[in-house]
Amino acid sequence: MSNNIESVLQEDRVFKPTEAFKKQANITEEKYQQLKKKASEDYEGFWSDLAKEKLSWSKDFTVGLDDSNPPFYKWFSDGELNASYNCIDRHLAEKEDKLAIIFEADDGSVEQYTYKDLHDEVCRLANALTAQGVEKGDRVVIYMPMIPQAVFAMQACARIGAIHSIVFGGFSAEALRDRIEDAGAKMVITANAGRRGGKSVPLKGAVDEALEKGGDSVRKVIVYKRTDDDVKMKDDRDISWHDAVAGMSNYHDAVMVNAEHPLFLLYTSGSTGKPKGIQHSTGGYLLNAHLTNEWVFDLKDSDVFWCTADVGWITGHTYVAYGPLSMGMTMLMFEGVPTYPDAGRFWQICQDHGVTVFYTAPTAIRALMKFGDDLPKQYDLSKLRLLGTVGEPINPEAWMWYHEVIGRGECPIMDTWWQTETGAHMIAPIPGVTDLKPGSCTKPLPGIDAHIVDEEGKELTHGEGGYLVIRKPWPSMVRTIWGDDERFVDTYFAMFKNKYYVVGDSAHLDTDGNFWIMGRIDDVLNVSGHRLGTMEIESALVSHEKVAEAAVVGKPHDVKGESVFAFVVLNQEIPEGDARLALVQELRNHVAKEIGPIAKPDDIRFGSNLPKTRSGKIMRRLLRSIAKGEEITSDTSTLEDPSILDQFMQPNK
Ligand code: 6R9
Repeated sequence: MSNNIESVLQEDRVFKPTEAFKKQANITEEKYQQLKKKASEDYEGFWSDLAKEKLSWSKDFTVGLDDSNPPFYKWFSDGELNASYNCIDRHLAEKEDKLAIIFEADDGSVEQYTYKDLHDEVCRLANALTAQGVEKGDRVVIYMPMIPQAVFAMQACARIGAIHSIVFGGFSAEALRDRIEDAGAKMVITANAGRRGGKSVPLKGAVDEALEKGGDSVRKVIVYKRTDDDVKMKDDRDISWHDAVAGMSNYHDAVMVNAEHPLFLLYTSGSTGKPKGIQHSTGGYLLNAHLTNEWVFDLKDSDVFWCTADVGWITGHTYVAYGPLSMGMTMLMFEGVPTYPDAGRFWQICQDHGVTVFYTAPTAIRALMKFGDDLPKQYDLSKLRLLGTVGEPINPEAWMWYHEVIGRGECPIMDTWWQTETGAHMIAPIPGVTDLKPGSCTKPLPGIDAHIVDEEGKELTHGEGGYLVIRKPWPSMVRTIWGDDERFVDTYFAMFKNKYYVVGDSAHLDTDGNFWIMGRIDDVLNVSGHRLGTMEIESALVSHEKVAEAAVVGKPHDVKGESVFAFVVLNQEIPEGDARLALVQELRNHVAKEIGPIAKPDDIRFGSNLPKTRSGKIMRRLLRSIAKGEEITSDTSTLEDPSILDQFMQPNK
């Protein structure tokens, strides 16, 4: 991460919106000033007016913000609506035949769904879920590949008021079980397998494994048949998607829920071992999902929007499953990987489907950049008009490549800072208004009250790095950690006694008021834009029979941003030669089994003890230096046993 910080500090290029873009922009300078003025003069009225204008309510709300019990804020809390109705039904009168979803499968085959098709699919499934005993407020875990049925499942849950909780298809049976149990899920919706890079990726087997040793709350498992792979079906528990929807009506009256009714849970990593079930509301979440697609992505009826994120992450919720549909737009979904059959796949898809707005992660940009400029140049990318990035700071080099090679030097780059907890973009450019600087996510959106403060909570001005915080509650903010209000308060609000929502990132401001995100300040790694708790990986390592103790740090990585680097103390002698290499492999696979392949350490080093201070604190700073291959120049005299550093510096061979 430090490379990023150094290079962003020197960055002074400015890219102004072009006249052509300004002319057609959803948000003009004038409109932007009006929004900002309204937000500063009448904060509650600002959000309430937008909620009335942008969303369809079955019962109007009379209260905007309820802040009677901070930090448990409520928005529009006497109003009623349904998220799926807002994403589908309200568009039907005018847009029945408009494409809602264009899907390109791993093998290149294409499916298209109009808003009417989407309606029918979602209604049939909603009726099936009800027939299988799912009721309003029940939790449904969705463990699916990146196929339209994943969105149908989310929308069907929303339609009946069930709370979905997606578990990324790359997570292991163990991780799946933890999440099922924490949520107390009544149903799991899965597929026999998915397809990625020409290979079949099994899913149903992991569900079976997860439910073998727990997950007792689960009554039914619905299995979508995506591939030809056969799977075992458990008689009284499993039902095929095909059978479940057979004979179901394509009519379903969406269940209207209170604006505060939880729309979904999404588990994310924090500084402690156990993932947190981030709970989002229906009304507030949908409002910011809708608005940011309109403001930041400038979406219009003529656009084809492609967000490459998997629905297993928050980005796939807000910018695949809900936001674009709430706006009645056409969005693209892709099942496969960026490098199959070759590294031109993204550009081929943009060309073939006339993608106009494209949103991906810096890690993908860096990976594709390595293949050179010739590959993207083979494709016609002239329809692209706006590009976005999310997940981690983007280094200026990658920003410039994205802008020049993919965006012909014309497409503005939206570097969007936000989190699972914030629900939608928070600090991001408005494309017809904001001057861009490569590496900066620029300024808070209208209504977002972001600041940088020091340890005492004093606001910092430009130059100094500090804690990124949000002062005023906003509609799409996390409502609580599922089942753990206390952890919610401790994690996000305790540090400054409820005065701010504490983000967990450090940042600094430049003289133009632009925000530069520096990285996580807690023990959370950002590997290819995915959040991984160091504690989670440490717990996974320690659960191996040969491991006594483990410490995990992040190491800067060209493509992934950070990679996982583990220091391990064994409860047996450190093996040598091939036996050591075999153990490294065994431990890496063990982490993949406990969490998922994304958490596999790239490097594992062994020592007879971890470097600790005399008071027993692991000196992670030293471990980070070793991971980076830096010479240790700092004083190590407070270490209990300085000689162990030498052990950890030895690569395995
Ligand atoms: C949306 C998402 C959130 C963390 C966040 C920060 C990092 C995300 C960023 C960024 C710099 C950006 N992050 N976007 N850092 N610039 N544009 O990624 O959610 O998975 O919860 O991760 O990702 O560290 O705190 P999530």
